[in-house]
Parts: sequence; structure tokens; C-alpha cells
Amino acid sequence: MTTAEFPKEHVKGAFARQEDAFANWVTTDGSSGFPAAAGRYHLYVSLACPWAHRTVIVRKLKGLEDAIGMTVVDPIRDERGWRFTDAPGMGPDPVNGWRFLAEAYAATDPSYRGRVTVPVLWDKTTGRIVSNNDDDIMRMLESTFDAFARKNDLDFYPEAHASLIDALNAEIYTSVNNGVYRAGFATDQAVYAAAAEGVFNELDRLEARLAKSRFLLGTLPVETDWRLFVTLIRFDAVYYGHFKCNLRRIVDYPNLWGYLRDLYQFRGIASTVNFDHIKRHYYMTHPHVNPSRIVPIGPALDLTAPHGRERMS
Ligand SMILES: N[C@@H](CCC(=O)N[C@@H](CS)C(=O)NCC(=O)O)C(=O)O
Repeated sequence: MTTAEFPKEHVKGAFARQEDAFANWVTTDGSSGFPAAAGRYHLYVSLACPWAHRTVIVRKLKGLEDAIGMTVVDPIRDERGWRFTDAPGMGPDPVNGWRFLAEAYAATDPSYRGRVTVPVLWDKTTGRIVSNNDDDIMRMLESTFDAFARKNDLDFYPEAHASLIDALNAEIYTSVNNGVYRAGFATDQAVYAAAAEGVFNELDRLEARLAKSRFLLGTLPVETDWRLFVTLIRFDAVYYGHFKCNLRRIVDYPNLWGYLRDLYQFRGIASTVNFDHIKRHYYMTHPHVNPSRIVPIGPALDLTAPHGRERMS
């Protein structure tokens, strides 16, 4: 168990998530002190982490790979937190030569005593963390870096749907994105059961919604679809077993399962999904949940099978 992900202040067996410590914004006009620029900002992520995955997805869909560098931490976390390794395609940290992500937090605020979380948006010019809030980093990458983006054909936050997107984001966050964590980290039977039931009540609602619409808000995915995707893609592999969300799997929901494959097959997205990191991270980093640290062999999922949802466009 990492004390970080399971803080001491938890009450009556409920998981409490820490507030994000750094919440600055990159702006196009630079009025925040962090002007949008190519080559200035760097993203630190874990491919295991759903919150970090959201930022990886937006960076990929906007074609920001050349403008914003990215380093992937090792999926296994111990009491020293996220670390950089020499594994192919990952660290060592090319920007600052760090061994641990904690060094970014200490460089920004030497008195920082909170948990060291991913994602982190780092500013090379001021030498500090801009933000460690995935919602905010997502929004920044969605629009602030448009002058440097290779692809600008997707609107993640269409103005006409803004309030609907905000409401749906909040609903899905509470019951599904964070609901699986509240179920998985509960240490009280009733707290666990309420969280797990909440997950499936929401999945049932989404299943009905996706019977009528290819994506959550129409014929193209918006921010909310990608925010949901990162939980659905981990569900059968991790949350169903490790977090005991086992009333149903995603493959048991015809619409959600087709929708998940549709999003997975969307341009470039499959390359952002790393089941090796996902499975090793969860099963090996929470010994209070899985003391043997055995990583299961399954499930066998064919995410490349035709989804047939184009007919709804
Ligand atoms: N609220 C954060 C959540 C980030 C988060 O909780 N990340 C997890 C990994 S999935 C983490 O880094 N945990 C490290 C820890 O708690 O020690 C965000 O908005 O990005």
C-alpha cells in the first residue's frame, strides 16, 4: 500500500483523493506568466494512470508531439513514488536528468509534502510545475497550443454543448472514473458496495445512451468521451478483478463494448494504450489489495474487431 494513494485522513473505510497542488495555466497571450510555445513545456505521465492517459490522448489527437515533449515513468511505484528508468521508450528523464518525479515537486515547492502524482506539466523556462491537474492540462492541450498543433479538426469542447459536457463530466467522474477507485480502495463493506453499485448504475445509464448515439454527444467524440474511455479501457483488465467491480464486464454491455472499440480504433489512440503498464502498475503497486503481486494473464480482448457503429453517424 502506498500511503499516498490511501491517505491517513481517510474515514470509515472510504478513499479520499488529494487536491491538486499546482494549478497554473498556460495561456495564448502569456498573461498567466506561462505563454503557449513550442518546445517549452514537457509532460510527465504514466501510461498506467487513467488521469495521465487523458492528457496523452489529447496530445496525440491534436498532433502536439513535436511541440510538447513527453516522458513516461516506470509503471511500478514504491514508497519513493514514480521513478524514471532506462527501459526502451521510457526515461531516463531527458529534461532534468531526474531519477524520481518527486524531484519536480521539490524543485517547484521545497516544502511540498503531498503525494507525487502524474500527470505533470513542467515548464522548462521557469523550472517549475505549471499544473498537476489532469482536467486542466487536458483543457490546455485541447485549445491553448493550437498555433503549434498539427491537427485542428477536432473540437473537444463544442460551445453549444459546454454545460452538458461539464455536467456529464462531473457525473461520470463521481460514479465511474473515481467510483472504481472508491470501490477498490474501500476498507468497509458498505462503503465498497455503495461505490461499486454506483459504478454499474452509471454504466447502465451510459449503455442506454449509447444505443441511440455513436458517441456521448453525437457523431464525433468530445472531451467527455475520452475522459470515459480511459476508465472503460482499464475496466475488464483491472477494475473488474483488482477493484472488485464485478457485476458485469464491459464486454457484457453491447453498446459500451462497441463504443470502446470504436474509440480504441480512432486514429492513433491504440498507440496510447499499454496493457503491460496498466496491469503491472495496478496489480503490483497496491499490495494491500493484491499482496501476492501476481499479474493475471487475461482477459483476452479483441479491441480491433469491427464495431459497426459507423451506421449511427
Ligand atoms: N487529481 C489528479 C489525479 C492524479 C492521480 O491520482 N494520479 C495517480 C496515478 S493514477 C498518482 O500519480 N498517484 C500517486 C500517488 O498517489 O502516490 C489529476 O487531476 O491529475
